[in-house]
Amino acid sequence: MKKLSIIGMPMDLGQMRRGVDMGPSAIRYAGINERLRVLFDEIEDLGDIAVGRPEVRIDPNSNLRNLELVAEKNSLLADEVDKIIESGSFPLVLGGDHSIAIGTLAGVSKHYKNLGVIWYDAHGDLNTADTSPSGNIHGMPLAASLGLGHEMLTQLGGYTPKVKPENIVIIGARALDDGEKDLIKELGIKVFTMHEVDRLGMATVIEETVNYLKDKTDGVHLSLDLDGLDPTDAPGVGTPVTGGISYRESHLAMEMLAEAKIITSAEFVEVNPILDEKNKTAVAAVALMGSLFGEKLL
Ligand code: 6HN
Ligand code: MN
Ligand code: MN
Ligand code: MN
Repeated sequence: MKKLSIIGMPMDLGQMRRGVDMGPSAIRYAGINERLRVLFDEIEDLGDIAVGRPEVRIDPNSNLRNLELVAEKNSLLADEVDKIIESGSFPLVLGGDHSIAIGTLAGVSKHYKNLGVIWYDAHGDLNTADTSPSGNIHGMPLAASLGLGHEMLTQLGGYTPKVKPENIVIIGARALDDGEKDLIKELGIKVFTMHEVDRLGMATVIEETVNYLKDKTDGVHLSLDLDGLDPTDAPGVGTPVTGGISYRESHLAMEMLAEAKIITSAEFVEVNPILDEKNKTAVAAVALMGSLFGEKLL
């Protein structure tokens, strides 16, 4: 029995641009239910986590902007994701800015001894308050999940770390901050930057990713930031970076992950319909979900 549970996380507190809180609506409007229904025995949409949209922001000049709210709302998401996995269903989280990965991983990782994480993103999201150039928590979730940073983030769910450095693969990186580069080298994190994507091709990148993770992990979470794609294919994101992964390469990546049968949870984040062109980015997200869950062209 293959069951999918969709949960929306309309969070925009991890960065400065409004609109990414409407990501879950945009993705639903792009036809997620119709597209995925045929790929599962059962599919349920649990609606959105109650994030609210407080107009009064705490600590506007903080290097951990909206820390308390980001932590509080993420713990609601963690509980929901935990329940979904306990019910035997596949959790699919719709963002929301990428700070929501802190909550998703807090809910997912307690169910695995050696969770693998594929971070599909232009960025490393490996900053802490000490290295962040922006103070935006959406640039910190992978660090927090490794146990680095403020304890309100690292201790979410009551345990740390959620993932070990050797169980992470970053794909699509092309905008890494200095502190992130240092950390990647120090921890030996596996990264396929755009250089490797260009040089090896996506097929080899995914083959190597699967080989790297499959024997040492007991589950693999896919955290897909739509800004991993090139802005021509996914313009509706808050922090676009040119020279990204194409729509076709992304489909191939999702198809190969489907074939490998390693993905046990997923989130699609940073869709911002206010910045988008006719919901193109949400439509791309839904199409990629189709491939990830086994949709075939023929
Ligand atoms: N994302 N590295 C930059 C920062 O502010 O820390 C950008 C982070 C972007 C985060 O896209 O999820
Ligand atoms: Mn549990
Ligand atoms: Mn990201
Ligand atoms: Mn990003």
